[in-house]
Amino acid sequence: MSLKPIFTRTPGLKTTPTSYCPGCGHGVAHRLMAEAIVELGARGRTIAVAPVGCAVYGYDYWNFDTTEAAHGRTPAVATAIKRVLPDRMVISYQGDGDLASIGLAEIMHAANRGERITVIFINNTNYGMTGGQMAPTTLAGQITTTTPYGRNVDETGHPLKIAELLAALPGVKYSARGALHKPGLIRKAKSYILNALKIQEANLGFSIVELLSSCPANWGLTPVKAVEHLEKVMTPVFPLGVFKDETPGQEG
Ligand SMILES: Cc1ncc(C[n+]2csc(CCOP(=O)(O)OP(=O)(O)O)c2C)c(N)n1
Repeated sequence: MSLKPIFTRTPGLKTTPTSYCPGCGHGVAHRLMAEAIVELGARGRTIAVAPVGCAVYGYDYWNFDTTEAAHGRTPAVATAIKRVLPDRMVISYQGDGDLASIGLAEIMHAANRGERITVIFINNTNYGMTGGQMAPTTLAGQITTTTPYGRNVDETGHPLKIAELLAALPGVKYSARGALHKPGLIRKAKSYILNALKIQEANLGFSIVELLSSCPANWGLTPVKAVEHLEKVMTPVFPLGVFKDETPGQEG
């Protein structure tokens, strides 16, 4: 009897063992991105740009061209690459401290200019790599190393809803928010990434997929409790879905 494989590791990933913390969503996001690129036949012409933060390890895992940028600056580097090499699939992969804090101006202007790049945005509600400081996405009342009494929104503002904000800009042709804590949602997240990359393939404009991700090490939770937190506490603040899809034929 010949056995049929039911799962094959995507060639879009190297065989490097993961260094991410147990329960972290980055590895799942890396895989979805790699699978989507391979499915679109784009592995040989993809250039990913990753900044500092846990995203910086992307080059260890992705089996396609990857380069680095300073904190928050991947949209600028990705813009340059795409303008010089317009036939490449250019992906900016960023954390929330990176994209929504130090790099907020970069992302806003790249999106507003309608750059033909795709952004994968990992929202884990804190600065993960540096030990769990408050990010613009930190939830009201959330305890972080810089908000030991919980985030006070009167002092530090409300969690920034990037997918909704960017959807309001005319240069943005696709904006969606998915999550990485359940198999069904992971499949959905991959479909969002595929849609976003197809927007770039069609040269339509800027596309972004925000992905809610666990950060058990910095949330002070076990991976299982972190999944519950993501589902019950984080998702109501950051609703999942497609906020803009201007693929011809399905504007919404
Ligand atoms: C210009 C600059 N400022 C600050 C730092 C320190 N730093 C490294 S990673 C990081 C936080 C990244 O957090 P986030 O973007 O949320 O990504 P995560 O690690 O949570 O995935 C910071 C502040 C740096 N490397 N460069």
